Amino acid sequence: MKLYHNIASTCSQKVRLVLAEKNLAFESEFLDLQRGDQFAPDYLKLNPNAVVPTLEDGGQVYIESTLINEYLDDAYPETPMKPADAAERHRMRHWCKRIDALHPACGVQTYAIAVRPGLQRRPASEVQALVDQIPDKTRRETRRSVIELGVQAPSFQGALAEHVVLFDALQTRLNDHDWLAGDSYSLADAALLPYVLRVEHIGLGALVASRLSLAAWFERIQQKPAYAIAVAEYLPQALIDNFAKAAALVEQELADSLSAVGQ
Ligand SMILES: N[C@@H](CCC(=O)N[C@@H](CS)C(=O)NCC(=O)O)C(=O)O
Repeated sequence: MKLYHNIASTCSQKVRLVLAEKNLAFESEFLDLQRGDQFAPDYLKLNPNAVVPTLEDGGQVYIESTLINEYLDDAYPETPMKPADAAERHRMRHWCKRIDALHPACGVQTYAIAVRPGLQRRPASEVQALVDQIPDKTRRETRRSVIELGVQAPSFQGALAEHVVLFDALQTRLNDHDWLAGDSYSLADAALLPYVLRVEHIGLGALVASRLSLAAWFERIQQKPAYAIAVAEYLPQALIDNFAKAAALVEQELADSLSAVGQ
């Protein structure tokens, strides 16, 4: 099994969490997304969307993190991560779908707050050339605007509002359940973790701290051995510090934006 991934990417973390939970060994190929490794012609043959992760297994190529995780759970059913009950399985997939829908908003926030300062230190033409290669037009133009305008980009406030709506729904579920789908940890919990962690890393931790049941879930999931193996051990402290430093540069703007969405 070979995983093409990135140390900090949410979708990569989500797949690594499932690989770790199932104790599956894999060969690692890291892509540097700021260098543009995702646009290399050989990689585009595997993943025409120019994103990570991509999984190769048994001579087949799998893309789309949620579908990769479903594949892993089907192909390697030991330590199942889908509930047995059909209604709970639907609930699990419903959360996964909602989390997937949040992904672009997470990208907007991450780039506007945490990635932008590093990109601004590079020649504008180089950054432009990187953005120009994003195959999807909406994603490309949003990325361009966020790099140019940061937290003032038109998409930023909407991205925050999307987080509020989903985090409210999660809080309601977790008020009287430990896990998102059924009685135990599932693919839905693995899918969510990276997005909660990300808001913590980019100065938006208030979104979690103000929701006690979500915060308790976050604590709970970090106790799992798979969290250390798949997420924590990949993240260099320097990267976490850089994200925090970048968030500090826009601390007042973030406070104002949070307050505008009632946080
Ligand atoms: N729907 C895709 C989204 C994958 C995605 O957007 N990956 C990001 C990292 S989390 C990426 O590779 N971005 C590269 C880029 O923006 O150029 C999935 O779930 O696999």
